[in-house]
Amino acid sequence: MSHRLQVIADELYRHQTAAAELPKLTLRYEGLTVDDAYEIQRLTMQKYMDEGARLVGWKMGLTSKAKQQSVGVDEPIFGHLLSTMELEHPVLSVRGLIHPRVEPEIAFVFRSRLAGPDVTVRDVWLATECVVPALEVIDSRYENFSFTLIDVIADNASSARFYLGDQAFSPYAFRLDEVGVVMRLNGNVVQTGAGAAVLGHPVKSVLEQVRMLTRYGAAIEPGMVVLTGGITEAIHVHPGDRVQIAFAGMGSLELNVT
Ligand code: OOG
Ligand code: MG
Repeated sequence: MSHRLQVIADELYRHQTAAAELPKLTLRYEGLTVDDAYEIQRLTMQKYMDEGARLVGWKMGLTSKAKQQSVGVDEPIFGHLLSTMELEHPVLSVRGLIHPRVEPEIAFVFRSRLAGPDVTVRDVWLATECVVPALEVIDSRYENFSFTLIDVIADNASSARFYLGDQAFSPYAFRLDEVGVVMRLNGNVVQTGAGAAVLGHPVKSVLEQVRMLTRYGAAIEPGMVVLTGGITEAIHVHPGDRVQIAFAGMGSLELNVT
Protein backbone atom coordinates (compact mmCIF):
# COMPACT_ATOMS: atom_id res chain seq x y z
CA MET A 1 0.00 0.00 0.00
CA SER A 2 1.40 3.32 -0.98
CA HIS A 3 2.12 5.80 1.76
CA ARG A 4 0.92 8.64 -0.46
CA LEU A 5 -2.57 7.10 -0.83
CA GLN A 6 -2.83 6.63 2.95
CA VAL A 7 -1.86 10.28 3.50
CA ILE A 8 -4.58 11.39 1.10
CA ALA A 9 -7.13 9.06 2.76
CA ASP A 10 -6.27 10.54 6.16
CA GLU A 11 -6.79 14.05 4.76
CA LEU A 12 -10.17 13.17 3.24
CA TYR A 13 -11.30 11.47 6.46
CA ARG A 14 -10.42 14.60 8.44
CA HIS A 15 -12.39 16.81 6.05
CA GLN A 16 -15.37 14.44 5.91
CA THR A 17 -15.65 14.19 9.67
CA ALA A 18 -15.10 17.93 10.22
CA ALA A 19 -17.45 18.97 7.37
CA ALA A 20 -14.65 21.14 6.03
CA GLU A 21 -14.24 21.77 2.31
CA LEU A 22 -10.97 21.01 0.60
CA PRO A 23 -9.46 21.84 -2.80
CA LYS A 24 -9.57 19.11 -5.43
CA LEU A 25 -6.91 16.41 -4.95
CA THR A 26 -6.14 16.47 -8.67
CA LEU A 27 -4.94 20.07 -8.34
CA ARG A 28 -2.44 19.03 -5.70
CA TYR A 29 -1.36 15.45 -6.46
CA GLU A 30 0.05 14.44 -9.84
CA GLY A 31 -0.75 11.26 -11.67
CA LEU A 32 -3.54 9.76 -9.56
CA THR A 33 -5.33 6.96 -11.44
CA VAL A 34 -8.88 5.63 -11.10
CA ASP A 35 -7.45 2.59 -9.26
CA ASP A 36 -5.59 4.94 -6.88
CA ALA A 37 -8.84 6.82 -6.27
CA TYR A 38 -10.72 3.62 -5.36
CA GLU A 39 -7.86 2.65 -3.06
CA ILE A 40 -8.05 6.07 -1.35
CA GLN A 41 -11.82 5.52 -0.99
CA ARG A 42 -11.25 2.07 0.53
CA LEU A 43 -8.61 3.34 2.95
CA THR A 44 -10.86 6.23 4.02
CA MET A 45 -13.85 3.93 4.61
CA GLN A 46 -11.62 1.53 6.56
CA LYS A 47 -11.00 4.33 9.05
CA TYR A 48 -14.75 4.60 9.77
CA MET A 49 -14.98 0.81 10.05
CA ASP A 50 -12.05 0.81 12.49
CA GLU A 51 -14.19 3.22 14.55
CA GLY A 52 -17.15 0.79 14.53
CA ALA A 53 -19.13 1.65 11.38
CA ARG A 54 -20.40 -1.38 9.43
CA LEU A 55 -20.41 -1.76 5.65
CA VAL A 56 -24.14 -2.13 4.80
CA GLY A 57 -23.98 -1.88 1.04
CA TRP A 58 -22.85 0.00 -2.02
CA LYS A 59 -24.00 2.91 -4.12
CA MET A 60 -23.72 3.56 -7.79
CA GLY A 61 -23.35 7.18 -8.88
CA LEU A 62 -23.52 9.14 -12.10
CA THR A 63 -25.69 6.47 -13.73
CA SER A 64 -28.09 9.00 -15.31
CA LYS A 65 -27.44 11.66 -17.97
CA ALA A 66 -29.05 14.28 -15.68
CA LYS A 67 -26.50 13.54 -12.97
CA GLN A 68 -23.54 13.23 -15.34
CA GLN A 69 -24.29 16.57 -16.99
CA SER A 70 -24.83 18.37 -13.70
CA VAL A 71 -21.34 17.49 -12.47
CA GLY A 72 -19.50 17.18 -15.80
CA VAL A 73 -18.30 13.60 -15.27
CA ASP A 74 -19.55 11.11 -17.82
CA GLU A 75 -19.01 7.68 -16.35
CA PRO A 76 -20.59 5.71 -13.51
CA ILE A 77 -18.76 5.40 -10.20
CA PHE A 78 -19.42 3.54 -6.96
CA GLY A 79 -19.07 4.14 -3.25
CA HIS A 80 -19.43 2.45 0.14
CA LEU A 81 -22.60 2.72 2.27
CA LEU A 82 -21.86 2.61 5.99
CA SER A 83 -24.28 2.02 8.87
CA THR A 84 -23.50 5.53 10.13
CA MET A 85 -24.86 7.06 6.90
CA GLU A 86 -28.32 5.53 7.19
CA LEU A 87 -31.12 7.76 8.47
CA GLU A 88 -33.54 5.83 10.65
CA HIS A 89 -36.17 8.57 10.31
CA PRO A 90 -36.69 10.90 7.35
CA VAL A 91 -35.17 13.88 9.14
CA LEU A 92 -31.91 15.36 7.93
CA SER A 93 -29.80 17.51 10.19
CA VAL A 94 -27.41 19.64 8.17
CA ARG A 95 -25.03 19.62 11.11
CA GLY A 96 -21.87 17.86 10.01
CA LEU A 97 -22.60 18.50 6.33
CA ILE A 98 -21.14 21.14 3.97
CA HIS A 99 -23.57 21.71 1.06
CA PRO A 100 -26.00 18.78 1.09
CA ARG A 101 -28.16 17.83 -1.91
CA VAL A 102 -30.99 15.31 -2.11
CA GLU A 103 -31.77 12.92 -4.96
CA PRO A 104 -34.38 10.20 -5.59
CA GLU A 105 -33.15 6.63 -6.02
CA ILE A 106 -34.39 3.07 -6.28
CA ALA A 107 -32.66 0.70 -3.85
CA PHE A 108 -32.26 -3.07 -4.13
CA VAL A 109 -31.93 -5.32 -1.07
CA PHE A 110 -30.20 -8.68 -1.57
CA ARG A 111 -30.80 -12.10 -0.09
CA SER A 112 -27.82 -13.77 -1.70
CA ARG A 113 -24.31 -13.00 -2.79
CA LEU A 114 -23.47 -11.52 -6.18
CA ALA A 115 -19.89 -11.54 -7.41
CA GLY A 116 -17.79 -12.18 -10.46
CA PRO A 117 -17.41 -10.88 -13.98
CA ASP A 118 -20.09 -13.08 -15.53
CA VAL A 119 -23.11 -12.03 -13.48
CA THR A 120 -26.24 -11.59 -15.61
CA VAL A 121 -29.48 -9.64 -15.17
CA ARG A 122 -31.14 -12.98 -14.30
CA ASP A 123 -28.62 -13.54 -11.50
CA VAL A 124 -29.45 -10.08 -10.13
CA TRP A 125 -33.20 -10.85 -10.04
CA LEU A 126 -32.57 -14.22 -8.39
CA ALA A 127 -30.45 -12.60 -5.69
CA THR A 128 -32.85 -9.68 -5.07
CA GLU A 129 -35.08 -9.85 -2.01
CA CYS A 130 -36.95 -6.60 -2.64
CA VAL A 131 -36.78 -3.10 -4.05
CA VAL A 132 -37.42 0.04 -2.01
CA PRO A 133 -37.95 3.72 -2.83
CA ALA A 134 -35.03 5.66 -1.41
CA LEU A 135 -33.36 9.01 -1.23
CA GLU A 136 -29.71 9.84 -1.02
CA VAL A 137 -28.13 12.92 0.53
CA ILE A 138 -24.85 13.69 -1.20
CA ASP A 139 -22.33 16.21 0.08
CA SER A 140 -19.12 16.62 -1.87
CA ARG A 141 -16.21 17.58 0.32
CA TYR A 142 -14.75 19.63 -2.53
CA GLU A 143 -15.15 23.39 -2.83
CA ASN A 144 -18.19 24.44 -4.86
CA PHE A 145 -19.27 20.77 -5.27
CA SER A 146 -16.78 20.71 -8.15
CA PHE A 147 -14.58 17.70 -8.93
CA THR A 148 -13.11 15.40 -11.56
CA LEU A 149 -13.76 11.64 -11.84
CA ILE A 150 -10.67 10.87 -9.71
CA ASP A 151 -11.62 13.38 -6.98
CA VAL A 152 -15.19 12.17 -6.58
CA ILE A 153 -14.22 8.49 -6.45
CA ALA A 154 -11.69 9.21 -3.71
CA ASP A 155 -14.39 11.13 -1.79
CA ASN A 156 -16.59 7.98 -1.69
CA ALA A 157 -18.79 9.28 -4.50
CA SER A 158 -19.96 12.22 -2.34
CA SER A 159 -21.87 9.87 0.01
CA ALA A 160 -23.27 11.48 3.13
CA ARG A 161 -26.65 10.01 4.20
CA PHE A 162 -29.35 7.77 2.79
CA TYR A 163 -32.89 6.84 3.70
CA LEU A 164 -34.88 3.80 2.62
CA GLY A 165 -38.69 3.95 2.57
CA ASP A 166 -40.57 1.68 5.00
CA GLN A 167 -42.43 -0.22 2.31
CA ALA A 168 -40.57 -2.87 0.32
CA PHE A 169 -41.83 -4.13 -3.04
CA SER A 170 -41.39 -7.28 -5.03
CA PRO A 171 -38.98 -6.71 -7.91
CA TYR A 172 -41.69 -8.26 -10.11
CA ALA A 173 -44.47 -5.84 -9.05
CA PHE A 174 -43.95 -3.39 -11.91
CA ARG A 175 -41.47 -2.16 -14.47
CA LEU A 176 -38.81 -0.24 -12.55
CA ASP A 177 -37.77 1.64 -15.69
CA GLU A 178 -41.30 3.04 -15.98
CA VAL A 179 -41.58 4.22 -12.38
CA GLY A 180 -42.12 7.97 -12.60
CA VAL A 181 -40.62 10.21 -9.96
CA VAL A 182 -41.74 13.72 -8.95
CA MET A 183 -39.61 15.63 -6.44
CA ARG A 184 -41.05 18.65 -4.65
CA LEU A 185 -39.23 21.21 -2.52
CA ASN A 186 -41.52 23.08 -0.13
CA GLY A 187 -44.50 22.15 -2.30
CA ASN A 188 -43.01 23.16 -5.66
CA VAL A 189 -42.09 20.59 -8.30
CA VAL A 190 -38.31 20.84 -8.76
CA GLN A 191 -37.33 17.60 -10.56
CA THR A 192 -39.11 14.86 -12.51
CA GLY A 193 -37.80 11.64 -14.02
CA ALA A 194 -38.29 7.92 -14.49
CA GLY A 195 -36.38 4.78 -13.53
CA ALA A 196 -35.18 4.43 -17.13
CA ALA A 197 -32.89 7.41 -16.50
CA VAL A 198 -30.65 4.97 -14.58
CA LEU A 199 -28.66 3.18 -17.30
CA GLY A 200 -31.93 2.34 -19.09
CA HIS A 201 -33.17 0.25 -16.14
CA PRO A 202 -32.04 0.24 -12.49
CA VAL A 203 -31.24 -3.49 -12.70
CA LYS A 204 -28.45 -2.58 -15.15
CA SER A 205 -26.93 -0.41 -12.47
CA VAL A 206 -26.77 -3.39 -10.10
CA LEU A 207 -25.07 -5.40 -12.83
CA GLU A 208 -22.53 -2.61 -13.31
CA GLN A 209 -22.07 -2.45 -9.54
CA VAL A 210 -21.16 -6.15 -9.39
CA ARG A 211 -18.74 -5.81 -12.28
CA MET A 212 -17.00 -2.81 -10.74
CA LEU A 213 -16.81 -4.49 -7.32
CA THR A 214 -15.33 -7.59 -8.94
CA ARG A 215 -12.48 -5.47 -10.30
CA TYR A 216 -11.64 -4.45 -6.74
CA GLY A 217 -12.10 -7.86 -5.13
CA ALA A 218 -15.43 -7.03 -3.45
CA ALA A 219 -19.00 -8.31 -3.82
CA ILE A 220 -22.63 -7.71 -2.93
CA GLU A 221 -23.10 -9.78 0.25
CA PRO A 222 -26.40 -11.19 1.56
CA GLY A 223 -28.41 -8.50 3.36
CA MET A 224 -26.70 -5.62 1.60
CA VAL A 225 -28.47 -2.67 -0.01
CA VAL A 226 -27.47 -1.06 -3.30
CA LEU A 227 -28.53 2.46 -4.25
CA THR A 228 -28.73 2.37 -8.03
CA GLY A 229 -28.09 6.10 -8.64
CA GLY A 230 -29.93 9.40 -8.74
CA ILE A 231 -32.87 9.40 -11.16
CA THR A 232 -32.85 13.21 -11.43
CA GLU A 233 -30.40 15.96 -10.60
CA ALA A 234 -29.82 16.46 -6.88
CA ILE A 235 -31.30 19.55 -5.24
CA HIS A 236 -29.64 21.72 -2.59
CA VAL A 237 -31.43 21.72 0.78
CA HIS A 238 -31.32 24.03 3.80
CA PRO A 239 -32.74 23.94 7.33
CA GLY A 240 -36.54 24.32 7.25
CA ASP A 241 -36.89 22.68 3.82
CA ARG A 242 -39.34 19.87 3.20
CA VAL A 243 -38.60 17.48 0.33
CA GLN A 244 -41.30 15.16 -0.99
CA ILE A 245 -40.54 12.45 -3.50
CA ALA A 246 -43.43 10.57 -5.12
CA PHE A 247 -42.53 7.26 -6.79
CA ALA A 248 -45.45 6.17 -8.99
CA GLY A 249 -46.81 2.93 -7.55
CA MET A 250 -44.25 2.85 -4.72
CA GLY A 251 -45.58 5.62 -2.48
CA SER A 252 -43.90 8.81 -1.32
CA LEU A 253 -40.97 9.78 0.88
CA GLU A 254 -40.95 12.99 2.84
CA LEU A 255 -37.74 14.44 4.28
CA ASN A 256 -37.61 17.30 6.75
CA VAL A 257 -34.38 19.26 6.89
CA THR A 258 -33.33 20.78 10.20
C1 OOG B 1 -21.49 12.22 -7.18
C2 OOG B 1 -22.40 11.21 -6.57
C3 OOG B 1 -23.44 10.79 -7.56
C4 OOG B 1 -25.60 9.60 -7.96
O1 OOG B 1 -26.58 8.98 -7.54
O2 OOG B 1 -25.49 9.90 -9.14
C5 OOG B 1 -24.57 10.00 -6.99
C6 OOG B 1 -22.05 13.62 -7.07
O3 OOG B 1 -22.94 13.97 -7.86
O4 OOG B 1 -21.59 14.35 -6.20
O5 OOG B 1 -24.71 9.68 -5.84
MG1 MG C 1 -26.75 8.95 -5.48
